[in-house]
Amino acid sequence: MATPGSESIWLWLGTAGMTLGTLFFIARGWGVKDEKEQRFYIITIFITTIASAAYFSMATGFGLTQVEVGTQVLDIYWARYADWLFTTPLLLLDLALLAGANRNTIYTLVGLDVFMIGTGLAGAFASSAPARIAWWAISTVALLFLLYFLVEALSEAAKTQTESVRKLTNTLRNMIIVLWLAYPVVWILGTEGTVGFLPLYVETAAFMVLDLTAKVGFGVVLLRSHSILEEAGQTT
Ligand code: RET
Repeated sequence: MATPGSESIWLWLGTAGMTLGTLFFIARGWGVKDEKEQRFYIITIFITTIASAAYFSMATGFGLTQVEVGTQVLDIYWARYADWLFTTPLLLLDLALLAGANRNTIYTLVGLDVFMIGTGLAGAFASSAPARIAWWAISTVALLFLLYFLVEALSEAAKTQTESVRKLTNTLRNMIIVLWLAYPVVWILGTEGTVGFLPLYVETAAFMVLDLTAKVGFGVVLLRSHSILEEAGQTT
């Protein structure tokens, strides 16, 4: 088993941040009685719980492996993909339920998302540099389709919602667009892209900040108002 290097500081910080986020959401959601509102708490608490386990696995070295690409040996944190495979669909579900999106919209978003993470994982394990870049490109195309669909379908769904729900939907959607687009950039510039423009230490810090903002930051914004969540649309 490979052992984490100096980047482990960021992985421990990520573990702590995700755990604190989880405890905060549990404490905040404790007295919530409204069923619709409870759904958002349940989903969001699972998101940070999964992430804190994933970060713990990376900090302790279990979530780390090595992949040979030509003469290079890359340290690959596979646990990221396990985390993202479950948590990114849950983030989309949070937002889709808020917007009152229908099932077809949810299935499309989740399908594209799972495809994006799956092809990203293939890229992380591919043993030739051109194959890694090809997988990255496929995954990035899926992300672009996903974001396009997010804007189209969610704006449509949110039209039937109250003003405050619509505003919150737009804020969270914009957070997703900005934050999620940064992931392929960090990946290709980081060690995974084999060019190593960003050393593992910097890459790990960047992913940690992105993950905390995209999960805990997203959750704080979503769960800020009890009344808005009670107004949120019911899916069919
Ligand atoms: C990968 C591989 C390269 C291409 C693309 C990727 C996209 C990853 C994304 C991850 C989002 C993660 C979130 C985590 C929250 O904590 C897999 C890096 C497009 C968008 C939001």
